Amino acid sequence: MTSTTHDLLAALGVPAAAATGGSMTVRSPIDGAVIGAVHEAEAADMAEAVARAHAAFLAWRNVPAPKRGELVRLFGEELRAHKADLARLVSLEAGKVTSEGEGEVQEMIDICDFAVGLSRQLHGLTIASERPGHRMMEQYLPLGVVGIISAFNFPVAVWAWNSALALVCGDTCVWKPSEKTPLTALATQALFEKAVARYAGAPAYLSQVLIGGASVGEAMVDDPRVALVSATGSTRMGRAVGPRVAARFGRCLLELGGNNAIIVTPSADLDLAVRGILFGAYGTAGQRCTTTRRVIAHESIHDELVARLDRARAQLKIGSPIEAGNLIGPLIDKAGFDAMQAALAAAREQGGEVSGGDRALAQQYPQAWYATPALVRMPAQTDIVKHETFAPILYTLKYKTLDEAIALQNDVPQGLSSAIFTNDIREAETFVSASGSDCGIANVNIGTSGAEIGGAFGGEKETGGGRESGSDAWKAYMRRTTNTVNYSRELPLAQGVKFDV
Ligand code: UN1
Repeated sequence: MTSTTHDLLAALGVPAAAATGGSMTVRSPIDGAVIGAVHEAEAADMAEAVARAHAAFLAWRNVPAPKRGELVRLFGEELRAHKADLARLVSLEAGKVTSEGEGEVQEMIDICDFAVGLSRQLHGLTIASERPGHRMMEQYLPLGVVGIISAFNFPVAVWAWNSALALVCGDTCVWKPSEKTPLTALATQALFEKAVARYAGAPAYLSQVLIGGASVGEAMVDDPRVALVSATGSTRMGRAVGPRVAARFGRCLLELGGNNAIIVTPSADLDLAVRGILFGAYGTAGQRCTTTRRVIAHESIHDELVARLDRARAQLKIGSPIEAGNLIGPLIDKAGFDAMQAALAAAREQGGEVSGGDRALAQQYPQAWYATPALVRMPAQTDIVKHETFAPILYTLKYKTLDEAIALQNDVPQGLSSAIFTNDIREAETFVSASGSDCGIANVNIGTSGAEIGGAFGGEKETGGGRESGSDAWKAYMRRTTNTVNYSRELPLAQGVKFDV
């Protein structure tokens, strides 16, 4: 373990023994150096963890929601106090540039604040009854154990979106983080434990983390005591998880692949569009589920826009994410780089003209995988363009009519995020209308990535249909009961039915 990682883990409260001497080696994508060796759980450990979580749930569900919110408030305080250290660890383990690592921890803080407010607003409706002296109401009640599967690219924020809501909703959590980012998970758990230690009367095991491989995830997915499985990752993972949870009639919240496009119309402010597209396409080295992978530009501005993007792309500073000034960090690993190269080769075969996309900094970091951002001028939306490659690749396409642009935007299997840059109100409103973008997120004059936590986050089609984070996404973490209360001295049946002897 490097001394930096060691110091960070110590500052965050992770005992050194938890991150050393285990069988799962952790490498930093920055330079390929080993930064830890964590202990792996087995499937049987998951069963025990779920049993503990379930026992904790039986107590936690009876704690008043605003009191549950108090624990999340304390956790938010720990995150504020340790923001820089946790962000740094995110940079070391996931390769994010400093401001993005900090942004990720900020998302955790924001969702904690949101959840604290929410803890006083877990409301159902009251509904007019057709019967005299009767009242109908609905309640949202705690659901149970929530299993969280998270991906490497947002190693801690996505867990927080789920757990902050789950905890105020009266649920308990079991977390299986990505095998690529176990250290940030251990650190997050340690911060959570600090909050628990400051909270009087918290049951043990409100939230647990289990580091492990597929068998550990499968044990969670198949366990009937896990009421909700919230899984973020590839469509392939979702295809494995969804049907298994459905087979036991469990609840699933899937947040899977994206293939997000930005339409740029003739009236667009091109300065804004260029900035929005650059961050969307190349921020986080193209490894966000909300990454902009396609630009669909009107033929009248296409060449100018693409030329500007190509020039700006070539100027983005690539390098160690913890050195100031760099904007493009490494890909997570060699497999990520190989997938990028395979996609670029396919794009060339399918008529694409590729700029960039080569390996970068190989001399300086022979064990790490940096790439120059790629821009690919495509003659049409071919197969490879419809495929999600988690890498800094931007495909550009031309359109003539807005209908054609929207049809292209929607003609991919994924449906997460989308945007239009336009100053024409008809175009903007059409894009966000029923016949516009088919995605869960449809933006006007901002890019596809970097969503705020206040809105519901997720998408349609192969993106999986789940909604996390803000708005009323909390409802997925609770069970709804409908209660009809008779305060009269009669027992009238609904629908006028007579049943008297
Ligand atoms: C993800 O990539 O899994 O909207 C989540 C965004 C971030 C979250 C991305 N707030 O880009």
